Amino acid sequence: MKDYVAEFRQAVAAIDADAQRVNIINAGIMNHGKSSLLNSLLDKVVFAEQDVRTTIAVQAEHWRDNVYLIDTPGLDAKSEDDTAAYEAYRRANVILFVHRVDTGELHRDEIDGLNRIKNIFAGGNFVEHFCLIFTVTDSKETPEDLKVICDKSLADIKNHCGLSGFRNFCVSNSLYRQGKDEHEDLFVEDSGVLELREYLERNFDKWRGENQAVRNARIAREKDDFISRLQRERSDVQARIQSKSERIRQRQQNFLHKVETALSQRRDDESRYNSESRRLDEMRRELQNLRDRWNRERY
Ligand SMILES: Nc1nc2c(ncn2[C@@H]2O[C@H](COP(=O)(O)OP(=O)(O)OP(=O)(O)O)[C@@H](O)[C@H]2O)c(=O)[nH]1
Ligand SMILES: [Mg+2]
Repeated sequence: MKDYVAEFRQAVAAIDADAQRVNIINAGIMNHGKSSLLNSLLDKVVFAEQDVRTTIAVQAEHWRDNVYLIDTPGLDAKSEDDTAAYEAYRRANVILFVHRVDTGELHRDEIDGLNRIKNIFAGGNFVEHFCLIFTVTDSKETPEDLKVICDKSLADIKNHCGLSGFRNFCVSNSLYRQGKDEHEDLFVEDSGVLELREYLERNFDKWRGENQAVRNARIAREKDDFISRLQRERSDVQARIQSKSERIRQRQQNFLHKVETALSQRRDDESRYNSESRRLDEMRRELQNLRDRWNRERY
């Protein structure tokens, strides 16, 4: 049997370590620019970015004084990497949910993912710890085109996740990088990266201040998870014992049936033997009578 106590202690130690820092974690579907966004915030390419599924493991990078940017694999219903991503979201002080606007408004799987993230968030008041980031905004010809996608996405999130009043940002990583490379301040300004970075920086202290409450909530949740796992294991063991007892009872019954059949067979054999013995005695007596008669009458 697993050492649940050791496992629980390990989980608490990890939660305690997280309580000393601020975790800013990206989330969203694969290839939506999650890694690129964190690289823009860092002003260097730390996380791999490519036009195919790229990030397959959770990776953390220290950004500022005990503030970490955590890159996660893109959500994909067919992938086991999702488990690692959802594990990482539990550790978030803030979730940056990334959606690229050249795919249109948020898709069903993004809405489902967001609902799941909302439910596993331990800190309470998810809206204050969640930002929606519209990326690849450079793909839209006009601000009006962009607004249509953003408004529809926000309405869908309100209707299907019950979330509103959270911060959202429009970001172009390519415009930001171009601005940086070409020293074009206007591009950097228009990219939306500075606005997001400033918002995050303004909230560092607030999120640090909440860490003790988040820690307690996470430990309480971890405890509930362990209790449910223990209960499941107990039910499994009980079911196994019950099925074993049933097999033993069946075997006992088969054995008793065989013994009874053998006994009854023996009783039948005995009674046949007795009746045949009696018949043999009778025949012996008849033979004797016949012999006696023959002896008497032969002269
Ligand atoms: N035009 C444009 N392309 C972008 C932008 N942000 C990211 N990209 C490109 O989009 C592709 C995917 O970016 P990534 O950052 O690797 O996406 P990801 O969400 O981390 O992908 P996974 O790790 O596979 O989940 C890369 O080719 C990026 O260069 C943007 O703002 N504008
Ligand atoms: Mg990535």
